[in-house]
Amino acid sequence: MMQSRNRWVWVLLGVLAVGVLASRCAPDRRTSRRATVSDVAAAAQKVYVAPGDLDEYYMFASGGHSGQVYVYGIPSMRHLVTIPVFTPYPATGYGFDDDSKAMLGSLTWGDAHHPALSETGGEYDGRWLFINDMNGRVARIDLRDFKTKQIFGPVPNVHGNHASSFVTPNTEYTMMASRFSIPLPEGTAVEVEKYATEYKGVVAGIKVDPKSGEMSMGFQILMPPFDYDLGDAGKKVSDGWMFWTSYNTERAIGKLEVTASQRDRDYIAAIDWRAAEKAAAAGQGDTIGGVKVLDPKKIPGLVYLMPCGKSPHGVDVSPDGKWIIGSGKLQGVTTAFNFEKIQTAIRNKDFTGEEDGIPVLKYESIKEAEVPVGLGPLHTQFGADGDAYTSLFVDSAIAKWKLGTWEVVDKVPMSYSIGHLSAAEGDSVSPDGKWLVGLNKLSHGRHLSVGPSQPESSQLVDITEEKMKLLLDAFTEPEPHYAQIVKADKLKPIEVYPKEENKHPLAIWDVKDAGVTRNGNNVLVKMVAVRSTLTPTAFEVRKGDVVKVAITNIEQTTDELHGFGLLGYNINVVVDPGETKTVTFTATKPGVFAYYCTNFCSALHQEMQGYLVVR
Ligand code: K7E
Ligand code: CUA
Repeated sequence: MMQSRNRWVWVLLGVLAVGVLASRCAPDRRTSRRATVSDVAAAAQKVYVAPGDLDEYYMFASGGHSGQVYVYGIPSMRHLVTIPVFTPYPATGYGFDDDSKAMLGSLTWGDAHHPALSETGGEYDGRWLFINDMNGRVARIDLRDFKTKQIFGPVPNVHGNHASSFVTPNTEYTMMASRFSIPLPEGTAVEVEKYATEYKGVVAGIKVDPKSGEMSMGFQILMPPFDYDLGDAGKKVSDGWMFWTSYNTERAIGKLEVTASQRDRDYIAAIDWRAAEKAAAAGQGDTIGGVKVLDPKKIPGLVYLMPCGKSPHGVDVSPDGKWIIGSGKLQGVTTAFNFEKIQTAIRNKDFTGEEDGIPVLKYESIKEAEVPVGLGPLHTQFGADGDAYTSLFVDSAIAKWKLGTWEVVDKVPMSYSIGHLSAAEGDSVSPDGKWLVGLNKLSHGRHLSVGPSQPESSQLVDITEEKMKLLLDAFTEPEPHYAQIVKADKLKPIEVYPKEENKHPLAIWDVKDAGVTRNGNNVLVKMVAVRSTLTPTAFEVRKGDVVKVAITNIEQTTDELHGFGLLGYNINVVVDPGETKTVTFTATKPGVFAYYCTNFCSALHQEMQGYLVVR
């Protein structure tokens, strides 16, 4: 039995390898699947946004290990802006001024996979965007000004925060989970051979303040040493539950591609987060790494394990909350689990065993259907009218199928190797249909050659009709994992910071107030930036002084940004209209150093300059 099972694994791995090789060897140049002229004209018309016209949707795409978020317009797929999150971004001065530098802390990179728009009643409410970082962090971007406002973490005990950030239907929590189990508390060294018993995973709920969006520690739950991969919050009927996929339930070490593929099934962990919230509020749990951690062995009813095809990746809850979609990523089918049946099985104690005291539900009792979507199902998004779309990594395609009847009705090939996919409001309680974007892992042969370090491709698909239609290719910085698409009119961004809202203690609004004050060897420079002068136009300090420059951009005009680039000191700040930013440095080098406005702001932008003299 074991033998044949292993052979099956190897066959699948072989299929995977052949698939990847084939796609590498056969770049799909335009010649191979040339569309007819009328197709091209029809597709072009659908995606064409005329000069001066606006896109219908925003797409917020994760930037993977670039640590950023990229914003696109849909359907044009035009890149509108980059929101720096976990990585310095000189274009906006992010990571250079005192506040953003402090927010980044000692980390200058992040690996961001899953953006999550804040929700009210399961609908995107246009307030915030959360995004995970593998370094145990979650960030909050305010969609009023598209700026990163908080980076929470690194959260203790959560090692490799991949299964994050997923918000609950009223943004009570943004969730996280450890991809890599480790001995706890962090800082404990235990040999890898003791992985199965001494290493632990953790899933966590980060509480979100409903008014301010401020994140704080909610609850943590101790989990068996599996790799927690992706998650989705229940909604409507399943509101109050959270689902996380896991792989390596074998608790294996070494070559996981082999050792963690022994069992036919891994698990989706189903967590009653309201019960966890209650237990945490009652002060239950043991302190690990300075945080209270709930142990499901001691608090029954918190966690159940749902067997799922081996090595599952995504788990996605249908818009009505009734179906939990998950699949082994080497399988040819995806499973729709029935939330009601899960609850019945829990009530009836319909268990087949346990893992570290956590009951394992019986697959046959909770499964509703196995949908033959195709090979390598990873993620599912939803359209209007019960349509579901599953990305197929191995088949390099998207399958369209129907919730309820479970029939596969269409497939469209992707170029190449699709990972996530994102539909318009496609994981809310009321998906729009219309647009679907395939976020592919490879792009070879689809763009002008740019050398070995190639972009990834994103492809826009029209899903308004029964048959899906590929419309457009676009390319992104590495690496688009997940993205979310929100109706543009749900966002109401400001374009200048209103003067009356600027409460910065060092803000000044008149060049008369600009100047230098000294306190011991601390020097404070209050600077005004306005077309086309940085006032003061020169200032002097002594070698060794700690210099703080507070720059207020007193403009109240859209798009009038000013920069403060200081040569020789690695300083580059950009100040938006109505904003005040500070930058602090020690004047270690004597001499004369020019500073200048970095953002082209007027005909006399080039004259917007001055000198720092260090004696
Ligand atoms: Cu690339 Cu969600 Cu990190 Cu799938 S993840 S593909
Ligand atoms: Cu201010 Cu250029």
